[in-house]
Amino acid sequence: QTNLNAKRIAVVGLGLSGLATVRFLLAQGVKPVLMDSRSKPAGLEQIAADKVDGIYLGEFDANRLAQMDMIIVSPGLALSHPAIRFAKGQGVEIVGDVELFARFNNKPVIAITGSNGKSTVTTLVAEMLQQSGIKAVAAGNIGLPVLDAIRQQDVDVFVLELSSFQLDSVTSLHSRASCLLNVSADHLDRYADMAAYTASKQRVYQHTQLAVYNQADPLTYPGAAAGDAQPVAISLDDADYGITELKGQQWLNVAGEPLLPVSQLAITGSHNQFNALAAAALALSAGASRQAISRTLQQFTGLAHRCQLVLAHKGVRWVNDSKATNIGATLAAIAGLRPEISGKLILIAGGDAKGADLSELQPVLQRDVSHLITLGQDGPALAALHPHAIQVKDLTAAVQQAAKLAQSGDMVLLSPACASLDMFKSYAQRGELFAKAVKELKL
Ligand code: UMA
Ligand code: ADP
Repeated sequence: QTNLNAKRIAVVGLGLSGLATVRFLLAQGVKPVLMDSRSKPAGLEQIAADKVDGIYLGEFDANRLAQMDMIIVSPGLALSHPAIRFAKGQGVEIVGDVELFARFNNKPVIAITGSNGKSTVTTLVAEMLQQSGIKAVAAGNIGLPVLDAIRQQDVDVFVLELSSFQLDSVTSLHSRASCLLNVSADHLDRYADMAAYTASKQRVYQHTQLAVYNQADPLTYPGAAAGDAQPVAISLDDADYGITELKGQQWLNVAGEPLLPVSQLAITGSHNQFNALAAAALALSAGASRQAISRTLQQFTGLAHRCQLVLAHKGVRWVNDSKATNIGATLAAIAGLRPEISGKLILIAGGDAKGADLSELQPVLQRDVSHLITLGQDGPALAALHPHAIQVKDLTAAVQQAAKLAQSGDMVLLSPACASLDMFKSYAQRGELFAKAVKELKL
């Protein structure tokens, strides 16, 4: 554990994790310096100015940062920011909130990362443990900052969803089990290339006892970072953690024994069968019972904005997958849903592609999507990939356009393959506006 009291500490970035970091430091008796590049970060009013050692807004002052002993950087800020790099060069220790959590935490941790499926798996693991009578708290990228979570009393296990940004600045996190679900192009505006992004994700395997990985995705295979952790492969084939056939039915196989028929899973799509198996492996390692795991999988219907049915009307299904903020998620949605559609698939996509090469989508768009409706900053680049693409100015126009094209048997799917931030406050706002526009259609 680090003794923070003697240190000069700056908290850089005052979003959810920055504010939680400030609360944690104040509770430790530390008076931090606060900085944010924005002139009016929302939430600043929660902090009493006389409790801290100064609040500096606007462009970061590299010289002030260089005078610190430690800087706690928000995940939304790149560690390559010139002011942060300068301070690091002057010997200042740079960490994130998860690193600080790791230095103070003494409870078992389950750590989950991946390009897609993190929130679903994190929620499932926490639920499986809770149903087993174990007090599990889900925290991290899922929304509850880890330094708020650590201040909760009466916790048996932390289930942490970790983003690559959070992993970049973590070195001390020890976990009972950790999992890298998959690696597909994302955040390439922050990483030099896929190798750098993959290396960041692999950091989840540092100091873990059990390394849970995806048999179908070699980028997830536990590499040097995993040390001598015990590897556990998850697959959709007949394997210890896989899908097996029994009495003419497909079953989830968990630790080499059939647990539950796939037909009894409340979440749909093959990617969710994978998520269920990964969650089961992680939850078992922290003491969940097979019965609780099975019950959870029969009850959990999925998180909002992930392949969620918004309306079924005159044979047309309208599905909100706004959380698909990268190519991999959209490919999974199309692969999972296409087999269930008797008519056409009409896809609404576009937004901020975060530097990804969208042409990876082209073969699937051309094979499985009848009409592509695009919007946002990278809408034109997407539209170029499809012979029947229609570019629209906003989401309401996209929904109206889809309504003109859709007939009984069709599905209209919002699965943008892009972040929402060029047009919306968040993926959640984008999903809510989609649902509202659909419900307001005069069908
Ligand atoms: N920002 C500035 N200037 C600053 C500090 C931040 O402009 O000085 C901007 C960032 O560029 C970003 C926004 O403010 O656009 C918020 O960034 P932040 O680092 O302050 O984020 P927090 O509010 O602390 O939320 C973070 C995670 N956000 C990011 O990593 C961008 C949240 O994950 C997480 O739930 C929260 O900590 C609690 O741990 C969200 C996310 O979008 C869901 N994550 C990315 C993803 O899933 O793809 C990684
Ligand atoms: P994350 O927290 O990593 O963003 P979510 O569970 O919120 O993951 O799901 C995000 C998106 O990824 C959704 O569109 C969902 O349908 C899709 N998805 C979920 N699990 C997987 C998976 N195992 N592989 C690919 N895509 C997935």
